[in-house]
Amino acid sequence: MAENESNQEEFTLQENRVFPPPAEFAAKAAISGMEAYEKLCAEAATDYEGFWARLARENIDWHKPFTSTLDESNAPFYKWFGDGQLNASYNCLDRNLANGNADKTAIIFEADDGAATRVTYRELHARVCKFANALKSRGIQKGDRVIIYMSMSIEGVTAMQACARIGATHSVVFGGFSAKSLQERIIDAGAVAVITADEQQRGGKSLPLKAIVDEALAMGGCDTIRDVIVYKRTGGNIAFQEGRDIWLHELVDGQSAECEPEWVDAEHPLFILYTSGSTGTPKGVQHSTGGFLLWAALTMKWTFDIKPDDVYWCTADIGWVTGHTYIAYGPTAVGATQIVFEGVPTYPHAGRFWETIAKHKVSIFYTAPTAIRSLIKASDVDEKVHPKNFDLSSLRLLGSVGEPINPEAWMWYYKNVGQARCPIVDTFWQTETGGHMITPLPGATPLVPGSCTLPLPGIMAAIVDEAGADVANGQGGILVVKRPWPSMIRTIWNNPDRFRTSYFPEELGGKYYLAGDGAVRNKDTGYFTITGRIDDVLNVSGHRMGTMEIESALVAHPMVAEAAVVGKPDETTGEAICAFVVLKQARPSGEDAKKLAAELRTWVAKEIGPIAKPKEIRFGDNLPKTRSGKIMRRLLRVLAKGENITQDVSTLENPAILEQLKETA
Ligand code: 6R9
Repeated sequence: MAENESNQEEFTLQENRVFPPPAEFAAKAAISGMEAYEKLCAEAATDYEGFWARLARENIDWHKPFTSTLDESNAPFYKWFGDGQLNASYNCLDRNLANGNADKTAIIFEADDGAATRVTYRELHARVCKFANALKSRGIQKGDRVIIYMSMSIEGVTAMQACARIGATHSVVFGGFSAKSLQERIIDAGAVAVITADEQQRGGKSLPLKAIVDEALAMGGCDTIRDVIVYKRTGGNIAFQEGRDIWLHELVDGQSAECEPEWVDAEHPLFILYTSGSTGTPKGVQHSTGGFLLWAALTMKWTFDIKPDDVYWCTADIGWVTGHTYIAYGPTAVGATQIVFEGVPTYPHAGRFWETIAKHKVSIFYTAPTAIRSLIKASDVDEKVHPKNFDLSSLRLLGSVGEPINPEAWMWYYKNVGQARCPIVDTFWQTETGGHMITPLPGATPLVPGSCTLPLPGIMAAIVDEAGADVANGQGGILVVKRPWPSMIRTIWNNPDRFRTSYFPEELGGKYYLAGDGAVRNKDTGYFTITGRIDDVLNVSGHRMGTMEIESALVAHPMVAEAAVVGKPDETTGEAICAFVVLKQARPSGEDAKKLAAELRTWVAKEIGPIAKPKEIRFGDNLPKTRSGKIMRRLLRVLAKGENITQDVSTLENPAILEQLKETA
């Protein structure tokens, strides 16, 4: 406690401190020193296509070499390495059998209860091949979409790789999403199969997965689904539908451990991953095989400086993009040993991360600011779970992803976890970008707490105004990427128009990729700081959610007439969801309001998933609206923060409503 308090003062003083890369680290790094970084940037600036072609040849094994690097003829539907052919699973597995990594541990599975299981690259290859053959035995083939609704497991990673092996496009749905969210994704993707588990094991509890799949399929509209393949994780009691449901172990039993990879074109969709936008239903972000895999492998080398002896641990879930690029594909593509963690950071105690790092001698650790902040709190309350009680001497590099990391959390992470000797890579990127975009290079970039520093070589990130013109350093603006890059989103599944209008808006000239974040560059260093989303997308504990989605879920409740959702700053989760609700009946108060608020929270959890539950619900007779009927969200944001409204409210039709909306149910 005392330590934390004294740190607090230092933090404010140190905000502008710079942490150069440790000399020893830099000496061995893949990109060593800023000159090496600048050299790569210059190479990209001089010969953009040549730069990417060279990297694609060096980092990927092509079945058929490409001759065309970038095809811009149908922009913004860019094609990379278009006439090349490859297989992602071949690059992640077979390549490691051939290059001496066969008996190297690929995955250390750390189960919720602390049991550890190891698989080598040879074993993983055999498991993926058997799984792939099993999928083929059910008639699943190249181009089919397969939904994966599983928790963290070797089988989850195997399922993704097995799809890649046969050219099926996977769409992983996070295990915390509701039956309704799952159903929507199954329908949109037109999937032929769902791969799931009986239950998931998290924080000492068994939670349903298969039962939710049953519920989703029973909602109707999922007629394309032929098979539900079930991995037995807990052995819990589940229903089985004859003819549709099959146990994974029965299906893989007797399958050959060899499966010739299906060679696909570089642009073949490796996966679709649904993510929230500012309007409408979640978007199916479609990624390619060649460009995506190139960037996954390359950023493992550049950003994580991965070395043969590293034990790498990314704590993300395979349900999010971080679990795709930096668990399922990146680490295997470079032959790394990685931890796949089933559990939660606070079970059986809030020192679980540090204990696990010590147990497996983790050297590279990649997590989210929200986890760090909650563990800071936990170790303030209970000193036993403070990192200082664990042997973290194996660590050499730390990473952060998912949301801005505040300088206080950065400093705590740096001092207490990294023991002031490990660089921190604050990696800014998105589901749509496929991999890291703006991040320090640990052996080159001097670090500044709270800044993701500089774009990776070849990434033409810039800050512009609303007309697409460059803004000067020191001035805030809109973050864009001016040139296409290999791992970028290819389209929105089923909705190319939405792809074009969401990411390449005409207002910016139709050529710049619009990230949806605001940013500012430091006057002296040019370093980027992300200032947060500029659209109606919230970031709660690093999870992306559209305000519209939550509003639609609320309005679907029979008692709700109208709802508006805004984000409110939160110490632990970054942002918290605050919902303003108008009922069809009179505005409730006291106990009634509390009861109804609880009911609405449960309702939203059912509609979308527990991660979308509003933290606060406020009831009003109406919402603040302009005379033309537009909800004034900027006022709601002020109210959510608990601040007084000082802005101009002259366009507000019903100022009296503001008073009501100050109260939380
Ligand atoms: C990888 C991932 C993307 C949004 C993005 C931004 C925020 C992610 C960040 C960050 C500041 C970082 N974000 N990393 N903001 N600093 N290092 O998180 O993808 O779930 O699609 O979220 O997350 O707002 O636009 P995704």
